[in-house]
Amino acid sequence: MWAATAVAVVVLGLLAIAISRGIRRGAEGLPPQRHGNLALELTYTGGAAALAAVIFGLGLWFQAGVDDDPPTDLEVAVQGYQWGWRFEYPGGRVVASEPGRDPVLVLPVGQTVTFHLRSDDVIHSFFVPAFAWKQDLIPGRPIDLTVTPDTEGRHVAHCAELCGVDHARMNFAVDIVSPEVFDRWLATGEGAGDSPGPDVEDPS
Ligand SMILES: [Cu+2]
Repeated sequence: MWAATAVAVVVLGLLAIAISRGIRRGAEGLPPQRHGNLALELTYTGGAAALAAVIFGLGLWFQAGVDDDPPTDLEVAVQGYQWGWRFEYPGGRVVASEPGRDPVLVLPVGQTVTFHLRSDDVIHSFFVPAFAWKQDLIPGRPIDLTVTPDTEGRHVAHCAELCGVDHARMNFAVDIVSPEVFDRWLATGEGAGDSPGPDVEDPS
């Protein structure tokens, strides 16, 4: 806001000076006329083009890294299917939708987790609003998604792609817990991940 105000003051000030001088000179008849200034026009055209090229290059450079796979602490295989979710952890622990029970994806806070997402029937979409990311699961095209949860708590999550008659029931919850609680849960299945029941309510 303040930067824009400063720019506006400079631009509008110069404009006001130009207009008032033009009005004063106009009273004395037309000022000397000139055709143009090739050097000046080349300079500001080239300058603008260079600026655009730099911004474009920075964009390319940044986007090239967006989908890079960073080193990961935990890998979870995620399968979406009509109509539920299946989460498989290292060591074989599996959490999946059951009739009347939404599954809970339990994750350790502060650790980087990579989801290996796949679907074998139709397109689903893995959507945890708290992750600020939505990833489609396209049959035949497994894809990875890496996140590092930074806040403990429970989040709601959904399938975000209309995938059939029971699409609306493809809800799940995400429990972000301390690494100690997570390790105990992974070993015993206890201490986290209590199912919220058939419909996850947003606690907020
Ligand atoms: Cu779905």
